[in-house]
Amino acid sequence: MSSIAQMISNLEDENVVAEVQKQLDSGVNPLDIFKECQAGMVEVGNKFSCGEYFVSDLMMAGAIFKEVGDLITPYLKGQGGASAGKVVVGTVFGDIHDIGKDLVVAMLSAANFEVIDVGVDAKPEAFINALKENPDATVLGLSCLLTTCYDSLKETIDAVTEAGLREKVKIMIGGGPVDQGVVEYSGADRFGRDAQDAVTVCKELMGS
Ligand code: B12
Repeated sequence: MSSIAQMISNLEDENVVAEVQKQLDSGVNPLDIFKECQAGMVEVGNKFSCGEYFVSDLMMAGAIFKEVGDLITPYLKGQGGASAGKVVVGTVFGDIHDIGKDLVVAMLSAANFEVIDVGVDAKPEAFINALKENPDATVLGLSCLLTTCYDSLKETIDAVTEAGLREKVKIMIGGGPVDQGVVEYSGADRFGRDAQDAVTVCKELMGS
């Protein structure tokens, strides 16, 4: 594990911030730094799974990652220019994880997509309302980190279909355990592994 990943997995708040700032100052690609941080978060999850860490530690890790996000996001800012298209994004109901979703929003925005963020624990109606209020949105991005929320993904996509909107939006999903099997189960079109992949998948779904 890299030093940043190790520091995150040990919840060394101040050391993480100092190291991230040092790497940014020396020109390290912010996306590479994010990948290291994500590896650290996976290790935090592993420590939680085996009983070494508690929910309070997950919260601490979340707070550390948010600080890292605040440091790195300005380095991701796009160059401006024409909109690449409009995307509605949110975390499905039952799930309050927002760090990965926020990173996806930041990366899409940096790539000039206009992003409507409906937040976390978002009911199907929240996505449907956002799609109706933004008829030019052609991609819907759903984040889901909990295996127990796969049904929320499916119910959200079913609701989009019932609202008559499925023909006009492509749906990408993502979040820790999401894979092709979840795409098939939920009725989505594609999944993305990380925030960079979200941009690639979004461009492909928009045919750009
Ligand atoms: C921090 C954290 C929390 C924090 C979240 C803080 C916050 N503001 O988000 C808090 C403390 C709130 C929390 C709570 C819980 N958590 Co939690 N949490 C985590 C942890 C450690 C890190 C998640 C994270 O932020 N990762 C960093 C980000 C950058 O990565 P990411 O989220 O995966 O996102 C990237 C990609 O997945 C992708 N992506 C994400 N969304 C999308 C969307 C689209 C469209 C695309 C294309 C891509 C994409 O791009 C992102 C950026 O690269 C994970 C461990 C892990 N392995 O993920 C556990 C984890 C997700 N949590 C877990 C659990 C069990 C819980 C709780 C149930 C614990 C409890 N008993 O209360 C609750 C559930 C609360 C709820 N109802 O949602 C489990 C889930 C297990 C499972 N099988 O479902 C994990 C895996 C830990 C573990 N190993 O057991 N958690």
